Amino acid sequence: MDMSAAEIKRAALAQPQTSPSHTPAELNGSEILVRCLQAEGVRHLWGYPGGAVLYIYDALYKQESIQHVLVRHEQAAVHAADGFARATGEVGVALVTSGPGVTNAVTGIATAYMDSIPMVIITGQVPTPAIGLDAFQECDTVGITRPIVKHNFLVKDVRDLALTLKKAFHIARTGRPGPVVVDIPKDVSLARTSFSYPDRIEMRSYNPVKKGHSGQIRKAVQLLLQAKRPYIYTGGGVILGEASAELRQLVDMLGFPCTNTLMGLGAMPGTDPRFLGMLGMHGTYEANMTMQHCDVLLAVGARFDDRVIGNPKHFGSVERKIIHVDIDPSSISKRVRVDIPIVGDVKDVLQELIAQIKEAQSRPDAQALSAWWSQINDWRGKDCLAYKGSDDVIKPQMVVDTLWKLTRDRDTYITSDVGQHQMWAAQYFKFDQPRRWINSGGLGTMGVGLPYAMGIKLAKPDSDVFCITGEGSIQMCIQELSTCFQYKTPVKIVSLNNRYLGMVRQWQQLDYGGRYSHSYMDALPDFVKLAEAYGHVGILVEKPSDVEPALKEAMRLTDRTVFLDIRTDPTENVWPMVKAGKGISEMLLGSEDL
Ligand SMILES: Cc1cc2nc3c(=O)[nH]c(=O)nc-3n(C[C@H](O)[C@H](O)[C@H](O)COP(=O)(O)OP(=O)(O)OC[C@H]3O[C@@H](n4cnc5c(N)ncnc54)[C@H](O)[C@@H]3O)c2cc1C
Ligand SMILES: Cc1ncc(C[n+]2csc(CCOP(=O)(O)OP(=O)(O)O)c2C)c(N)n1
Ligand SMILES: [Mg+2]
Repeated sequence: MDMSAAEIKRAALAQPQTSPSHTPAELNGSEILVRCLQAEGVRHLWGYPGGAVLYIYDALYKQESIQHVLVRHEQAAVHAADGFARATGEVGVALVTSGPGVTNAVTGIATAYMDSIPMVIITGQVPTPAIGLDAFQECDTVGITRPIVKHNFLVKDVRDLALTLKKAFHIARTGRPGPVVVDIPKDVSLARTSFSYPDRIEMRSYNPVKKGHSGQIRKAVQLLLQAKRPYIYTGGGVILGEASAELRQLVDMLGFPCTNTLMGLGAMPGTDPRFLGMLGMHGTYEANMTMQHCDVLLAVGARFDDRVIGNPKHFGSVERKIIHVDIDPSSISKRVRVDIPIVGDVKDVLQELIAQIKEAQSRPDAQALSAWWSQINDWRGKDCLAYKGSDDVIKPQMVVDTLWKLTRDRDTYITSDVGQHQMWAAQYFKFDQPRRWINSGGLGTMGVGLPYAMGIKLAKPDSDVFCITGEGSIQMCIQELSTCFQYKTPVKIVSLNNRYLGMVRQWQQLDYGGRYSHSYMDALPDFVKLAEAYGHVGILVEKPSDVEPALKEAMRLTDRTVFLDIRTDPTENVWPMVKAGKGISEMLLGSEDL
């Protein structure tokens, strides 16, 4: 049966497609796109319209199952969808128009790519006959995004559209996740064809490994059980692979110390005594010392980032055996040479590792482990995150610590931007669950915090969503306060306002002779009035004693977006710190070490 555009009923499009469908009906490309999104279970979509995507917006208008959120800048559309993906584990979807819509989205795509976040970004393109003719709002989307996507497609024929979208979602969420761009020319979004959507897809050229090699896992078990100074170092892969339960089980079985990267926080409970805190440039003294001095390192879903191992020569200067579990073979031995590579999905591999340990005859060397723990506890004794409180000036650490204590018994999501505030959030908020700490690690993108919070609040309306930010970062996507108002996504902004691009100022203080070149934020807006202008609540906090009441007030106003402009100590620095070029155990613990 043929159907004209007018005959396509709202109800028909609203009907999610869950089983393979072979409707003979002809739909246009835009309607096919909507059907595909429905079939993938997409409920939210962040975007911004323009000429090249008007047919797509028309198809969205005619359906009800997918909520489109109109952001105020395409960068925020991608960040919001990315935040949604990080918090839920689902694929985040964004939609932008051609040309400037795409170039505005680039930062968002690169941010998701660097942290391996599953996303599908639909971009409008000029009509196929106009491609390459410098058409109005034309840009080479496939070319521009090639280095910052897991994969991208330009759909030149509407008959390829449904299958391309199936592939896009499959590629985005399987293996090492990542963003996939699907570029749809305007004529393709209008052209008609019959619609069918496959239930599953096999791609000959793309077959990510799931199960780890049993022989390699056996070797890993032997090493782990013989270790005298073992250490478990896990990263974003454990969160992405939903393997926190397995990690906890493994730590329970072995009693080994464990650390998480910035991207892995929440995989181990932040309050567990076997958790040594985050490691790396701003990691704890005990986490970094244990990394440098362990004899067997089990690295799981972590990529030995330069902010984690510091100077690679210094890291490699001691003897230790490394087992590396990662789903992406190209991650293995990329930055450090490993002894036992295990390519596979973290959940599968950890399950088999646990099963093999259960079957093994030997147990960890209790005496060696106890001596190792006593050494670690000595390092812990430094209490490297202790900070001096004050009655006069608000210490940023105190704000995060207070927020953590106030929200401990609630289901709380914390997003952050990039800078000192991000590090204090990572250090002082003890995440007990995965997917509760949402931030940009690999690209370090200022501006993500508010759109992340907005995306999460839509998916988790009953949870508290706080954005810990700085007065510099928040201004990079501040226009999204308007989106929060329109879509009633009441988030709480905790701005640690130090009047400085604090992280830059810190580096200038330590490495550039105190020459604070363009890191002071002059002429800041009145954030309270700004929040009010957008229809929200703004609260200025200037005294330490007002911090807790202000946070409580923000939590009490459940249905309002609240902007807390908290004036913090402008001179405070993030400690510990491994300076650029230094070894991971060569930490500065405070200004007295300078
Ligand atoms: C201002 C600033 C300061 C920073 N300081 C620090 C710091 O002190 N400490 C720190 O840790 N980071 C820090 N970072 C973050 C740092 O830049 C990196 O983003 C981070 O260390 C990378 O974390 P990761 O190794 O867990 O890798 P991710 O980027 O999370 O990568 C995950 C790895 O897991 C793999 N993987 C994905 N899915 C699976 C699966 N299902 N099964 C198996 N493997 C999988 C991937 O292939 C990849 O190799 C900082 C960032 C900023 C902006
Ligand atoms: C888009 C972008 N531009 C520049 C930087 C470099 N950078 C990293 S931290 C930082 C300062 C952030 O200032 P603020 O948001 O006030 O946070 P603070 O460090 O003061 O807590 C800058 C400029 C970045 N990470 N992202
Ligand atoms: Mg600042």
